[in-house]
Amino acid sequence: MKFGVNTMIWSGGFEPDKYPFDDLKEVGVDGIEIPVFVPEDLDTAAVRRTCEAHALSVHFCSVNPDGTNPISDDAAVRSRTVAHWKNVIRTAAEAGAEQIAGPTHSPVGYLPGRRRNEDEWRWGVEFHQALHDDLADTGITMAVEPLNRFETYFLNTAADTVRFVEEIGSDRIGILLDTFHQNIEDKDVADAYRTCGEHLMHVHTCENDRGVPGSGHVDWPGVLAALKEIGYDRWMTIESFNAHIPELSAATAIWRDLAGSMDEIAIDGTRFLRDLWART
Ligand code: LER
Ligand code: MN
Repeated sequence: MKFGVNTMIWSGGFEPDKYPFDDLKEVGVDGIEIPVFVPEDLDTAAVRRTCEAHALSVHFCSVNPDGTNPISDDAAVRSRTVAHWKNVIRTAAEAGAEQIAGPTHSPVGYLPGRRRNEDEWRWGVEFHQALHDDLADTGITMAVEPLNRFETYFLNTAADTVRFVEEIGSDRIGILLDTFHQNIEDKDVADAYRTCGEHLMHVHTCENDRGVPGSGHVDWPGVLAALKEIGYDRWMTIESFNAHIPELSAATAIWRDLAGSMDEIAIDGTRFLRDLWART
């Protein structure tokens, strides 16, 4: 298992001066997941340099920015969205990232007030299929993340996401399951991971309140046992969002401090997960 931390714990861009590298290395963090919203703005050479200097792997997490939507009923918006994600893939390759993960299927917070329809499902499948060749050419994988009902109407449960990636049918595209979202949407979080099985490509380890993993009511022993059972051996990355950065706090609905400090989420959380994994 590889242990990671998402740098949105500290900032909304790539700002290595804010990351406590020595402490991260000391508790056994293997890699960082960085948010990439505007690929043109990322200094990919700096990402490579920084990660090499600290012997850390790098992953991207991303969302559909304003003006893009893979499931829009406007074909021009859909093709603009494919072009945007191809650019994200190219940028990930330049930065040395192994994987891109996130709610690739629809914009976070896009809630039209009804269920998804069959056209949207098909457009979502076709959108991901259109990225397959670029992923295969660059050797990058993409992990599709269902979100809770307050952030999307399109994909909420593990079972739906399995059906979605099976229809996409690409060996480069799998599932990212986040304990925070599945704690809201699935009957049993550990079972949700079992449901993903071989499609699971990434895990976000978030406590039920996005605080320090191990400090809340997520069934960590059950989740880690399920991951062992399905033979999952990829990344387990702690995700949380800095409550002191207004844009991050607003986008993720965090209105209070979730821990004594943001570092605690990464450091104490990694220590907890590593110990528990060793005992599972
Ligand atoms: C992203 O990984 C996530 O979990 C969302 O809730 C935020 O967009
Ligand atoms: Mn997540």
